[in-house]
Amino acid sequence: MMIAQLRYVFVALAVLISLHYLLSFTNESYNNATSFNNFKDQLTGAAGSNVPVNHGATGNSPPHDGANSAPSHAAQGASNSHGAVGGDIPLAEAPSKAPPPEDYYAEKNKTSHSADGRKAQAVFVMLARNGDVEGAVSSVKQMEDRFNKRFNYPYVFLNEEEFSEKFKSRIRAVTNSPVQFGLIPHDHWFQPDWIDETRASAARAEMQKNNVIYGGSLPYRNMCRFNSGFFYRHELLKPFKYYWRVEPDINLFCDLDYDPFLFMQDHDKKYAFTISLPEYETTIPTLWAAVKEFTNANPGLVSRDNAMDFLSDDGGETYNRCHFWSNFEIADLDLWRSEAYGKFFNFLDEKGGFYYERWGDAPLHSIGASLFARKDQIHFFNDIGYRHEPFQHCPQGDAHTKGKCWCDPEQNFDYEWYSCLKKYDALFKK
Ligand SMILES: Nc1nc2c(ncn2[C@@H]2O[C@H](COP(=O)(O)OP(=O)(O)OP(=O)(O)O)[C@@H](O)[C@H]2O)c(=O)[nH]1
Ligand SMILES: [Mg+2]
Repeated sequence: MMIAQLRYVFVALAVLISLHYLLSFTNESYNNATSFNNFKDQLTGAAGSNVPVNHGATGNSPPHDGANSAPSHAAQGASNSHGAVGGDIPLAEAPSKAPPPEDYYAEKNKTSHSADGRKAQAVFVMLARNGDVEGAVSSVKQMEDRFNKRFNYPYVFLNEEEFSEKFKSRIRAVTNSPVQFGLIPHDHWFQPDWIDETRASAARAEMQKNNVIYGGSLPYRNMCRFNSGFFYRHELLKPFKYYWRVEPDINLFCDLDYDPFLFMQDHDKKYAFTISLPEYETTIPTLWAAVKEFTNANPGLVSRDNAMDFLSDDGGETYNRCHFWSNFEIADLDLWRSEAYGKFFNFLDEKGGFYYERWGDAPLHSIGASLFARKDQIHFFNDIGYRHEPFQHCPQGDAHTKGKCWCDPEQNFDYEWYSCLKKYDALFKK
């Protein structure tokens, strides 16, 4: 009898283990959520990106890249049960939770602008292909409904091909605000001639073999490089100082009854985010070494009160891979137009890492903002409920009520084990 029971236990265990390996192999998000390396990195908080770690042949992807759902425990852990962040700051007092001053809210039923009628030099920017039209229209419609029908900020759409008449008319149908469609200059988009194509294509093939998400894609690399170093130079963006980056197929959950651009301007903010998480290591094996080379050679360009502690757990020696998820950004275009960021981008571009590896605009922007702005110039928009698959920021408590948010507050990435928000909060620990 005892032997028979033991046999059942053994069979059950064997089935469980096989299922785990099967899921690890076939499902990137499952693999990512359960990978020992991820747990280890999370626990130690360290991942020297200049010392590549071999994750093996299945190629677990960064959680934001290919997954359909957040790690399985994301929903449960999202509650307010974590009383403290970054060690000993009560959540309610974390700077990221401070609401904007009451006078930023537009009067009820007022149809235009901010509470006192001011407006910023600001624009929505969306990079998209003609084939993205459905997702693009969905995002713009939500932006209008949640915020912009009362503020009427303009939109700029960018593409390396001419936008189709269909794309333009579908977008124009959902907004009364000014809309412009721009063509990206050839040299701002396509792989430069000085890149060694033999080396670049070998890198793509190797990453594809290792199932690195978008690892085999050249257009994705062009897109990352363009977003890192060129979008802010586009002719159509010249008149503007602030932008809000919007992607196709996002969700905006809450009414935003104040002007986030004016908030940025009045409080001298340079970069704002809603979600942050670690980058996939195999896309950036030599990035941090290049960053250190740059900062060692140009110490005067690094901001005095910077946010290095968001990026590194050992004073800058290694990169913890934390980055602001750049599919959402509200930022000051002059940060990217600055001498410091311009030199930084050119230096990194010359390394060829956009093509020989798969450097993303998220780590580039995050490192740039963290090093060339002051930490208090980086803002977390707690009251903007936002989703880009597979993660979302859903405001909690009063912020949820005030915004009449339609997201489930329990589905919130803020203090999930894979979120970097606690490192942002810790920047302001006294
Ligand atoms: N014009 C143009 N836009 C692109 C191209 N590739 C991506 N984009 C846009 O660039 C932005 C980022 O691309 P995504 O494919 O969303 O990349 P991602 O957010 O890392 O990955 P997803 O999980 O697929 O959303 C989106 O606004 C896309 O519409 C391209 O080849 N041409
Ligand atoms: Mg996207």
